[in-house]
Amino acid sequence: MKTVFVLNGPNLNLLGSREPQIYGAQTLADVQALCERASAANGFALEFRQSNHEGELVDWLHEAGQLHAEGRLAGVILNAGAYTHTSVALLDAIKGTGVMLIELHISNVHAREAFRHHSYISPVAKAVMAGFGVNGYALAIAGLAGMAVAA
Ligand code: CA2
Repeated sequence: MKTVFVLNGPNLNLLGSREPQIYGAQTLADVQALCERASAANGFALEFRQSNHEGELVDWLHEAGQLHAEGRLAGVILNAGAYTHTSVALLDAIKGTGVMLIELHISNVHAREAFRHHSYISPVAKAVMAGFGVNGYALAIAGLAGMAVAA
């Protein structure tokens, strides 16, 4: 059984506590439960993580890359939070690992402030999703399963 990594960046641990008009009312624990169900439905094992630290996200991308090299990774779903708009380190880590990665945002970043319109991750992502709310995580997991069938 292949594993899907769902990685969440800074402040996503605050989901459900503030700004529900942008991010909805569900907590990160709710999102993890949603991802557990979607992974099981698509025959994947799940690694679900969140960090407020850029270097820890880099380390986890390397770990996913190792699994990829062993043929045991379905792909990575990355909501890098604000690091999306700032992090050359995440761009380099994704490039370096060669993992299939879906960039995900809960909100439609293109309908928000201009600084959220640029992503360092999009050029190295297989797909980009924004604006589906937290249900986007389940859609992304199903999307990875579809890509595996098509491959
Ligand atoms: O829409 C998304 O998923 C974002 O990646 C979320 C990031 C934001 O910087 C990106 O531009 C778009 C912010 C995550 C912070 O989440 C919070 C949730 C509740 C309360 C406060 C922050």
